[in-house]
Amino acid sequence: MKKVILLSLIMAVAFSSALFAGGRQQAGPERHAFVFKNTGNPFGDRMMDGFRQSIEAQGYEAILMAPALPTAEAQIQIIDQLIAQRVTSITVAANDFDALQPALIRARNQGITVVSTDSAVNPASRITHVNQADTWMIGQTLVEAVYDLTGGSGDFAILSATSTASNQNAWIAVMQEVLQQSRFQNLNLVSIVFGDDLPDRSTIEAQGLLTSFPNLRVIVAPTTVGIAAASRVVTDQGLIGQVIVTGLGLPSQMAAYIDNGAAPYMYLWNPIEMGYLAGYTAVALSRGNITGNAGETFTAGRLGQFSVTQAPDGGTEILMGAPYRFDVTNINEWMDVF
Ligand code: RAM
Repeated sequence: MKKVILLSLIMAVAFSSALFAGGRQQAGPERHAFVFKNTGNPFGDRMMDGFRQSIEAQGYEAILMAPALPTAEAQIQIIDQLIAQRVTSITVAANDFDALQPALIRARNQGITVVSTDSAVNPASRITHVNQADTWMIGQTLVEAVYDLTGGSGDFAILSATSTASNQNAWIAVMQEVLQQSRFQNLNLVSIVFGDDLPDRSTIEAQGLLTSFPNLRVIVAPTTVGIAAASRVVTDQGLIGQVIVTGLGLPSQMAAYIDNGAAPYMYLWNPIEMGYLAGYTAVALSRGNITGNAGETFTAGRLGQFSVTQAPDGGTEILMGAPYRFDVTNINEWMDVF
């Protein structure tokens, strides 16, 4: 029997399900919660799906939530609700590195296991972080893409998510550091703009870049929402080939723009598997199978074995894998997967 409860909270959506076997509830009331940045993002929906799959596979109940807007304040309200509901764990894709700390410490003081994934909270707030790929590798990969797509010189801009998103900010910081290398001296980063992971705002920001920087060669968007918006703007304005888009994109949203050449290639990882790994991590920690210290290993269901390692921010993390490149040769295989 499968029960699906629809909760609503400050314009947030929540889906909850409990798994039973042979008419007997396997795991009682133990509930594991996932809080994404905001609703309306297909990437977040895929992560929630993977998290739900892993929690249910382990016989527990998943609570999936996200605020309407990607703000720390809205996530704090959700976290306080989850504390009141006495959930076993909270896994959060954070809208701010530091601002969630008081709420997450409140949760931890109540014995709730706190994990971040996708977009980290600071080490004091979390037990560990489930990271999509090495932060440095993502930033470096994006600079290499800009170098390749510009032919090594010219103006480019970054269209990011929110200005406080810790994952995007960490990748941008690496990009800025990598750009100092002499090989990249002819690349001009002319602007960093923030579309807040909202399609409309990202579209306005992409249009603004085209107006403000007539010599712009590349828009690099380290967010699935931003890259889709920028690709649509470039397509609609008949600028394919003149302004090239790249970054981190969801194949299902980007297949049309890879095909039409607006975004010849892009990178990402599997968001379903990321949510799934985060679910296994939260349960392993809450059961005491691991404590979140570097050097520990655990098995994440169908994904196999993972280890906890030292993170560059001073905490620990669990790395999923390297970013994967999508282009015309493989996009059709992936567009129906996520
Ligand atoms: C957006 C979100 C998410 C990020 C991806 C790449 O969907 O900002 O946090 O990981 O892009």
